[in-house]
Amino acid sequence: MDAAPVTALGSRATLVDPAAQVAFARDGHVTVPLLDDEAVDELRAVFHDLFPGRATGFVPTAAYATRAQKQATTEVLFERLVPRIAPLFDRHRPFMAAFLVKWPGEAGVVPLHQDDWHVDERRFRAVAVWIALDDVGPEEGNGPLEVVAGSQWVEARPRGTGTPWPYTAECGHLAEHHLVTVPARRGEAVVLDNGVVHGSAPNRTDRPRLAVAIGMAPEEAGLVQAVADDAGQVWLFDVDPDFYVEQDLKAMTVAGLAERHRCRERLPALPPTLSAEEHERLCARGCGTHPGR
Ligand SMILES: O=C(O)CCC(=O)C(=O)O
Repeated sequence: MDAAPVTALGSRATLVDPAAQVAFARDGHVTVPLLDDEAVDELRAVFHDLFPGRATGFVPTAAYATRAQKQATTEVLFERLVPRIAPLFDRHRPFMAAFLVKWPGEAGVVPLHQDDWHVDERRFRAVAVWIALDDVGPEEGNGPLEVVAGSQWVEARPRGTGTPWPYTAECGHLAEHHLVTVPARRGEAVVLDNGVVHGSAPNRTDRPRLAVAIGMAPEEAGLVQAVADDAGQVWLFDVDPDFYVEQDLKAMTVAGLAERHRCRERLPALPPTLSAEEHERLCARGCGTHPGR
């Protein structure tokens, strides 16, 4: 007889809807309807007001905007989106918000990666709610999300600034055999586990591709930022939602964070060890057979 589906990788559920929770726990992503056309148009107008210029490449505003722009973005996105998003989640709170713009051209590629730890993933799961403000898919050619389904099951090493990426040698293999494209219509939300390996192709149209991301974490989970030092250690700092507005996310050092944030723990930054075969075996754990859950 088949084992019962695994319903949570962390200590408890992320989503309220049981079927969505099973798919999310298994694959590391699930798509849900969220916004109507009017709400999408309003958010697009907010973006154009706050960010009138053009740019190139992939621009997540949490990393590239000024402090004032980040503050305004967080306020307006929390106000408009959290009332719609929160009921989908089992006791979660928002901690960051950003527009994600993929400008036309090859520079907009987002290489395969995992998001940083925002909670201690040995106990909890945090997510990015990625909301399409354009139809996004292979037919549109504007760089939809691509995901290695199940890869959030692979390991629980801390991820943050300067931590080693464990899949360097396997990237080609993963991309060739395991990458699935996740198309989304305007207003749909892809709930993406921070641990799932994902990326996106360049936008090969002549229009920017616009999305929004809201970070959600279990209410009881303290937020963390991981930063590796030069001595092979990863420092886990306690942070709060203001951190994502105040801090320059492109310039994080152990010394800089230690001035303002408590270090709750130091962990070894283990060297990459996973082969493609190990990765495949571990990915399959989410399919109902993992004995530990
Ligand atoms: O919006 C995209 O195309 C990719 C977003 C992403 O990977 C991220 O923000 O971590």
